[in-house]
Amino acid sequence: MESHNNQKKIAVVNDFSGFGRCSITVALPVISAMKVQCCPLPTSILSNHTAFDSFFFDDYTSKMEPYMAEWKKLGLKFEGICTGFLGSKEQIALVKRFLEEFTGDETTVLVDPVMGDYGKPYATYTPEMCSEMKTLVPYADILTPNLTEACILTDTPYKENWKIAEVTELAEMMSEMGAEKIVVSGIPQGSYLTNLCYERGQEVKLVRTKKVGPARHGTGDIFSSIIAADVVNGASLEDAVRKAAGFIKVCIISSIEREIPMTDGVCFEDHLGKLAR
Ligand code: PXL
Repeated sequence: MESHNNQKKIAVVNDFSGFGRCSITVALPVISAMKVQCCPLPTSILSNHTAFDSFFFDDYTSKMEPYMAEWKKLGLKFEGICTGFLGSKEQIALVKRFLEEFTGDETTVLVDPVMGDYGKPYATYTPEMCSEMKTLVPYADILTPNLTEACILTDTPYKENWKIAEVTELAEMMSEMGAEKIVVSGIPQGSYLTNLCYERGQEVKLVRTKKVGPARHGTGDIFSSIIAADVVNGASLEDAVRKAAGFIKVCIISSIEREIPMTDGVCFEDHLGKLAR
């Protein structure tokens, strides 16, 4: 029988940035390549992301409610919901409403607590917003902070060098805040980058990749999109993290070869076909 729900779908609550390869413009191709239908709910519209010196930014908070209402009328059901960059403090309450209304028994909720990187919050993130982001943690089946975001969520001072035991403590704190599974991404360890997968009562799993160049913008969004689609397709979290980290590595290598500026995200287009296999 015909239905809007005959194919797996992931709702992506994130910004639309026209240039810079992040958020929705990354989630759409990546999730689609992995054969899952991607349905974006924009949180803001930007000409380009906020790491450029200048950008146009239009907060979408006031439009989200009628947008969500139409999806309700359509009876849409999602196997996955991913939240990412949010446009305002007020918007966080709407995102929670969206999660409450659209999370079913079969839905995996991935909360990417997008707030900052390299120890600093992004340009549009106020301290109030960062504080409010903590209230999204209990909704997460999977929470994917980088080290900066893990520190903000746990009120821990940021520093450059981390021991795995210290990151495990941060993950424990986020677990106590209500996240089911936690992946702390991009932990520098010599010439390697480690992703730490934490699940209450289980041994911590480490996914290591050789560092091929400095971190680039938008890679966190590729990371969360691959994890969400892979888990929705039945993969374990550890396998999904391994796939995401490996994919990002080859994209960074291409971006270095093509001399892509650090701001411009990674040229994932060169490798998208690999995700379809
Ligand atoms: O990739 C994180 C991100 C997402 N969306 C916007 C951003 C950033 C990081 O700078 O500015 C608009």
